[in-house]
Amino acid sequence: MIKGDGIGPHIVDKTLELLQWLGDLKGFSMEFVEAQAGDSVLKEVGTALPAESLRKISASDACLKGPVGETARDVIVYLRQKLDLYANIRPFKNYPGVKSKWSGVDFVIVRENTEDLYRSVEDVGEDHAVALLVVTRKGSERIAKVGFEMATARRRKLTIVHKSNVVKSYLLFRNVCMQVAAKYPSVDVDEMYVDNAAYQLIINPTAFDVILTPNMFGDILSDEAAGIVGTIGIAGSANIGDSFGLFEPVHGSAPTLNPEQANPTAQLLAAKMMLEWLGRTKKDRRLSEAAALVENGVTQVLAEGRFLTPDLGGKASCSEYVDEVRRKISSMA
Ligand code: GGG
Repeated sequence: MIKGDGIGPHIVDKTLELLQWLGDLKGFSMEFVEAQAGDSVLKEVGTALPAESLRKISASDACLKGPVGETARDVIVYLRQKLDLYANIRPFKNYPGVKSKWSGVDFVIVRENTEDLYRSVEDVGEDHAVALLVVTRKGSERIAKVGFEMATARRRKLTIVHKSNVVKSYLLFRNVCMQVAAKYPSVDVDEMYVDNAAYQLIINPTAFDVILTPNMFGDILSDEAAGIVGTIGIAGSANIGDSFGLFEPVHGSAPTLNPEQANPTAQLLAAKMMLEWLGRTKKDRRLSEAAALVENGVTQVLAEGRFLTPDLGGKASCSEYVDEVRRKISSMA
């Protein structure tokens, strides 16, 4: 795991305690290896992702990551490319107990994770700055498949979000997605320019099921989506490749927040996505069951409203919230 910066170490520690406890409960064990990365490591040793950390991550089954601060490009954007974690899966839904202008919102952003402007090929000078926008057939095809498979397992509605009327490179992304769409006739497909998608998300978010989009639009729409369901504090995410997964909250490191005031939900739901993925890839029912317990525990604590963190309108600390999740799971198991 990468504990990260700001509130990261605390919310990751609380999540690890819960995972360890879940392992005892369900009869599995996990070995946690810490890989240092982020702003504080950059300060200490001069690099945000030391080679030793990359070695530890590569030797693991999965990575649970906390938020990092200003070194996102050198840590998470780099890891996505280095480990070829091409699918960024970001679910957003209304949880009872979390205030939102909406109810019944339930959609997933499927974000291409290795290309676009986030390829980090840039030339920045005193008087000019140029960034390379990369779109390939291979990159678009594999993320489109992930999106259509997900739509097939959900409500069979997929929206391709791009901006090909202005940036012609996105026409390749759009066209390849449409070609993949032809192989999924049961999925209802539409397309939107990203500006219109940003607007439609605000006025009619329940109309969306799966949003399939290039890297940068996916990053930006994710924060908007989090606002629609009430707070970015409840948004977990997965970065998936063909044989490795890295799981993290969508939010940043909140460097000025007291870690005991932090909302650990997004980190817990990232861990839940990790357990789900490990359960599926290792064909281990205990892990899948543990994932369901985390989701149910969090859902109950949010709905009941007695142990909410301050951002959710409550007075509970991060530790009290996680303790309550554990009590809820105990009462279910
Ligand atoms: N605004 C939420 C936030 O700070 N997220 C962390 C971040 O920027 N990650 C980089 C990325 O997801 O591409």
